[in-house]
Amino acid sequence: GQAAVHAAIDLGASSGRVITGRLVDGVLRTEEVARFANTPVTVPVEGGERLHWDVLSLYAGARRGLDRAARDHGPLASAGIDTWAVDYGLLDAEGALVGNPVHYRDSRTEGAAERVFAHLDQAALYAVNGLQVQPFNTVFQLAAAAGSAQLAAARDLLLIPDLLGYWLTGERCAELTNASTTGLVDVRGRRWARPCLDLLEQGFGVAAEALLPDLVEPGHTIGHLRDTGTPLVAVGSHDTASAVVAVPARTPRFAYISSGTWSLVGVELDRPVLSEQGRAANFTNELGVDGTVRYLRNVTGLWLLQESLRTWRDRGREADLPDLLARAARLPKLSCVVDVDDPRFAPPGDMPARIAGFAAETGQRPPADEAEVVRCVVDSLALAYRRAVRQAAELSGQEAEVLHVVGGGSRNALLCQLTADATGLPVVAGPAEGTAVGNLLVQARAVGAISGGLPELRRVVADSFTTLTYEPEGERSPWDRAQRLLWPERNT
Ligand code: ADP
Ligand code: LRH
Repeated sequence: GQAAVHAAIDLGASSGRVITGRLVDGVLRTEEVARFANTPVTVPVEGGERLHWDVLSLYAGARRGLDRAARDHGPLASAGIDTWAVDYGLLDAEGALVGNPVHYRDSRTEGAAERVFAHLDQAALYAVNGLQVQPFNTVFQLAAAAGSAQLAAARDLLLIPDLLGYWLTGERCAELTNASTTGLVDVRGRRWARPCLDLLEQGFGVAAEALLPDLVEPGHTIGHLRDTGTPLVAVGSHDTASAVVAVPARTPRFAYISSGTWSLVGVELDRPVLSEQGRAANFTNELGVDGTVRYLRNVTGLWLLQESLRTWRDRGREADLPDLLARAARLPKLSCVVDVDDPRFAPPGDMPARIAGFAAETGQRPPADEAEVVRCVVDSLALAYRRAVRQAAELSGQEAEVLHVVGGGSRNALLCQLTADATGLPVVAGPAEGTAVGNLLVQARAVGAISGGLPELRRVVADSFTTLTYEPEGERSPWDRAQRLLWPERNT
């Protein structure tokens, strides 16, 4: 008979898509049935403005995708949802959305982490949640929102994939991999962390325990779609968790970059590393599928290119990414580098101007045109990857012999080659829709269409998608010099 059809709803920070998958003789055949923009919206509030996700349009896009999948393929065997991490919607006593979810790049979190650390110091918090400090971790967002009318009206807090799942099925839960990015999960016990709940309750008057639903592991059936009865399966609902499932590694000695709006750079472990060195290097322990831990650092990723292109287009200039990358590839390497994780690059805005500012402050000649900006960004990303890959190995004791790149950034050949050159590791690029692939495989396993652990799922990925391999070329010394320019304190 016909192979069962599964549907992945995958919402990234730059776009959403619905992708179907069928397993035929151990090969996953995927098809994109819908793609829609994810365009944040700024609106005024008292004393300023607020950056929101347009969550209703994302829900509508997901719904249309599911309808289209069912129309093309007949009844679906399962569906699963993943999105970016940390953000949430609030529901009132009637289950109605209270306000529009706030974007993690909104400025309301300024200073919130410091206020949290006044109650529970940074090292004590890390010992419980194992999470790198990002100003937008949910725990800091909740501290920032403390005292607001919306929080006072809220009865439930649902992370974005769980919110969409609630709208589709009527069931409320918190999928664990994404919950681990909140800062409220005990990374060893894989449950809500008492000290973090108490911190919000006692320090900020936020009734976190009452707001948070029960945790579920990937593979759990959340409920059934209200209209068709299709089971909605909890997948790695954190997009990065699903992306790492889809790394087509043939060896356990691999490092990965989940490359999209962010670049998540690290290794997979079977238990967290909670060392002081790891905390100081801002390495995070996110929970993964099948009891794994993603030990990684968030590196500012293609966001820098996305915002540069937006800036140029807003000024009426033509800006085509493949064309600019081709021009950038002909420019000399490493003539200007920036620390992509400098906080000035985090909010939306004029990236070319911020890059020029960084260059001037560090005694470098700023990029003179669009192609030079693009060259600067890709060189700087490769440099940041080199540092993160080396630190991941050093801090975890797990050396990699190959570096896998999944996500949209795996389509960037210049960046992949430079990443190989900078790290000295062969880079295997693809699949570009790794997140949706990981989402599909976990669903398929949950409904019995496939079996096995992560190595078996990864073999299916390797057998289903072509990848490109980039071998390291050129001297390593220019990378060493560039690294010393940006981070003089360390040589690794
Ligand atoms: P997210 O899930 O965070 O929205 P994606 O994984 O979809 O991100 O990656 C989007 C990025 O991938 C784009 O911003 C772009 O930089 C890169 N990308 C996509 N297609 C190409 C391409 N053909 N060439 C170069 N880069 C590409
Ligand atoms: C990538 C991602 C990343 C988080 C960020 C907020 O899309 O989920 O893993 O840190 O968004």
